[in-house]
Amino acid sequence: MEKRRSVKKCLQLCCLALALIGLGSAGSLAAEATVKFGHVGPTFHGQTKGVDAFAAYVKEKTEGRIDIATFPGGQLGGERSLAEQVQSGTLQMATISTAVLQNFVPQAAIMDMPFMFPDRKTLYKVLDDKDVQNKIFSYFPKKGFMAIGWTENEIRDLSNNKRPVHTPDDVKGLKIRVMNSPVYIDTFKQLGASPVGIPFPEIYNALQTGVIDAQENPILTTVLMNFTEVNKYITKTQHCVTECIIIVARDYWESLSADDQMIFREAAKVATEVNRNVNVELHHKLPKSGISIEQFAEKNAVEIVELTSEERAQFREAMTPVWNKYRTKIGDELFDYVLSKIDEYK
Ligand code: EAX
Repeated sequence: MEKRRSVKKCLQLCCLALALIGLGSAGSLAAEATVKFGHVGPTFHGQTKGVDAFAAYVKEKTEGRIDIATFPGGQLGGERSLAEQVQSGTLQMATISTAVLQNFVPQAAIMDMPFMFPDRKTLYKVLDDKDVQNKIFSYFPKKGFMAIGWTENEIRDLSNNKRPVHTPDDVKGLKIRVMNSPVYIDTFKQLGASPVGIPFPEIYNALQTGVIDAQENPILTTVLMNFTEVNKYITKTQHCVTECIIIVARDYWESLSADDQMIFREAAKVATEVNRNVNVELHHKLPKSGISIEQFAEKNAVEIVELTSEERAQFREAMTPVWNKYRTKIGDELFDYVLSKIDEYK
């Protein structure tokens, strides 16, 4: 038996070798076999670790047949560009915020309603609900993407170089970078700021050169990206969640066997889990220094503002016109469905 197997293996290898010679270049075959997975998460960030765990899982389960190269930090472009590359099939995989994906799949905006999710626990219960996933992901294939799971850049906060922000009034007049995302532009216009859509990899420069005064990202990302060198006020507004969806180019997805597709789906769950856990750890223990975010802020003269529940309510109240506008775009059914799920789990 053992012997037969090794003979078979030998034959397979010979065939492969012949095929390679036939193709003329082994290098080009190897390059074609390499799958690329891009995103904008910073090095050390949970999303980066999650995506790397995805690749490691797939490699292990396919015994090296599928080798995914990961590209964090916007190395393959900002999120909009990544989505275009996956849509056209030149890139096989990416994980991209729903904020940017809504330019391609408008229903994705449901995840970006400001002040909609009360806390992390409720958010995760909603996201992990199979029905919720099936429903939200069902809008993607028509647009050329397979959606197979979540990664995240946590819940967003606001940083700026002008003043401590406590109320919606304090946001007025700030030139703020937001994602290239309709709902974010509407949200900050509604607050009286001047939002401008800039790709993630360009934020630091825009802050440093004074093109903008402010940006909004989860406090951990703000610290990891060194935005605190140019923004000394951070408010824990926790205004929007940044859920990213792992998308696969449709042609590539369809070229995978059913077993491999299953492995990808399992890998997506691993990515979600690693992403969340690493982020929680990082809040207490930043890379290199090993200190907490609070200690870091103190050391670097960064003021962190926590909103009182009254102040948070003022923000939530101010967002009503944005919710109304997007309810029309997203449709009552999906909008109310997600609201009901939040209610169920909170
Ligand atoms: O994937 O661009 C941003 O500010 C986001 O936090 C990032 O794209 C998350």
